Amino acid sequence: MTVRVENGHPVVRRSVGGLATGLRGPHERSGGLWIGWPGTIEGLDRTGFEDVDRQFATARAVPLSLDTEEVEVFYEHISNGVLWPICHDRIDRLPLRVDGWDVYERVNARYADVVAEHYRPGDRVWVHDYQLMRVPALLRERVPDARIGYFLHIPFPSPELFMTLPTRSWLVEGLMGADLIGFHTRRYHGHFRAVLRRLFSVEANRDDVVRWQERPVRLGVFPMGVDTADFAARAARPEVATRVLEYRDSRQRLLVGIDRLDYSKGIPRRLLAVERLLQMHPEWRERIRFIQVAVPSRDRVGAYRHFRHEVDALVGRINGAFATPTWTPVHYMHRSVPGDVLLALYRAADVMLVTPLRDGMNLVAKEFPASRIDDEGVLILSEFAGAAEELSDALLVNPYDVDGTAAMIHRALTMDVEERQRRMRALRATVIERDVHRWTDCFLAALG
Ligand code: GDG
Repeated sequence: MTVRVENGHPVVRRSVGGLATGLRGPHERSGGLWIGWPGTIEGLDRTGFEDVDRQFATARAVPLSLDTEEVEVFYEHISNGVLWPICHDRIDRLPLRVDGWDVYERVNARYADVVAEHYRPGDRVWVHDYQLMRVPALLRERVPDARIGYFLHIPFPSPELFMTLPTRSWLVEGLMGADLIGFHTRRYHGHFRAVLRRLFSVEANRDDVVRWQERPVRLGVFPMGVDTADFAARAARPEVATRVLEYRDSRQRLLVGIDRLDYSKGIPRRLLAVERLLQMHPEWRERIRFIQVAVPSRDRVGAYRHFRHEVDALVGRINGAFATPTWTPVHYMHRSVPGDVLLALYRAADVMLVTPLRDGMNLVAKEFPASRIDDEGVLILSEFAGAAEELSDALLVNPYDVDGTAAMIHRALTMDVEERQRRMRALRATVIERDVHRWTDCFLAALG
C-alpha cells in the first residue's frame, strides 16, 4: 500500500501489482494483516498522520516507517545496490566497499518486532523478498512456534556468485528460520540447495526437507502467476479496444517492450537487436515500429543513473541512423503508463519482446498472453527469465546473442498465422492454469 497526499489530505491506496492482487483474497478471508513500509510520507501535520493511521487500520495494514539513513543504507545501498546485482549475476555492479549490514539487520529486526507484537497463536506469517532475508530467523527468536513462510521473488544466484558475499552464511541462516522457503524455479531452488551443501554440509531429503537446528525446513518451487481472468476481462473492455485501433497501423508491424528501467532487463541489447534487424533485413525499414516503455526506477542508486544515460544515447543513435521524415523506428517512453495503455499495448503488439539478462520470473511475459483473448501475437522470451521454465511455447532467445535475437524477431514477424495462434493458445492455457491464485493457494497449503 502507498500513501499519496492529495489536496493536503492523505489517501492510502492498495497497490495494483501481482503480489497485492494474489494476496487480496487470503488477506480478506483470513482477517490477516499486511505489514510493510509504505514509502516516505511527506507534507502532513499531526492530524494528517492520525488520518493515515486510521486508513491503514481500516485496510488492516500496519505501516512500518524507515528513517532517512535506513532508506539509504537498508533499502538503496544493501538491498538494491548489493543484493539485487548479486542475485542478477552482476558482481561487476557491486560497490567496492559495502558497509551497512548492521542497518539491514536493524530494519529486519524491526519487522520481526512488529510481527511478534501482532502475532496470535495459529497465525501463518509469509515474508516476502530479498529485503527481508533475516526476518525468518529474527522472528523465530521472538516467537519460536510461529509458522513462517518465506518467498524469494528474485533469482537465487549460482553458488559461485553467492559465495562472494561476505555475509553469505548469515543471510542463509536468516532464511533458515522459516518453515518453508519458496523459489520461482527449479534452477534457483537447486542453487540454494548447493549453497546449503557448501556452507553447512546439509542436504535436503527426498521430500525437500532439511533438518536445521532440530527443526524441519521445507524447500519448494512455486512459480508465480498473474490474475489471468482479470487481465482477460479488462483487455476486452471497449476503452481498451479503441486504443488498440489507435496504436495499430496497417502499414507497420508493432514490436513492444515493457520494463522497469533496470540493467537486468536487457534493454540495450534489445535495442541493438532491433538495429541489427534493420541492417540485416532492410525490407523492415518503415515497416516496423518498436515501442519501449521504461518505467523510471531507483534513480538514487548510482548504477541506475549512469544506465539511464546509456539507454538514452542508444535510442538517439538508432533513431538518428534510421529515421526518415515520416518514420521513427524506436518510440521510447521513459515513464510509467496507465493500466489501460499497458493493456492496449499488450493487445496491439505483433511481437512482445521480453529479453532480460536475468529475471526472477517476469510477470510481463505472463500478462501478455493473459491479455491476448484474440489468440494472436508472438512472445519472444529470454531463456534467462524464470518464466521461460514454464512458457516453452514462446520463442526463446539468448539475450546476449544480439544477432540471434534479431533473427528471432524476423522469424516472429514472418511466422504464419497457424503457428502464431497455436503457440498463443498454448501460452494462454499455461497462464490460465497457473494463475496467481493458484500460486497463493499452493504456497499457503504447503505452509499449512
Ligand atoms: C519482482 C521480480 C518477478 C510495468 N510497467 C508498467 C506497469 N508495469 C507492471 C507490469 C507488471 C509489473 O509492473 C512488473 O512485473 P515484474 O515481474 O517485471 O516485476 P517486479 O514486480 O518489479 O519484480 C520479478 C516479480 O517480482 C514477481 O515475483 O516476476 O522477476 O524482479 O505487473 O504490468 N504497470 C503500469 N504501467 C507501467 O508503465 N500500470
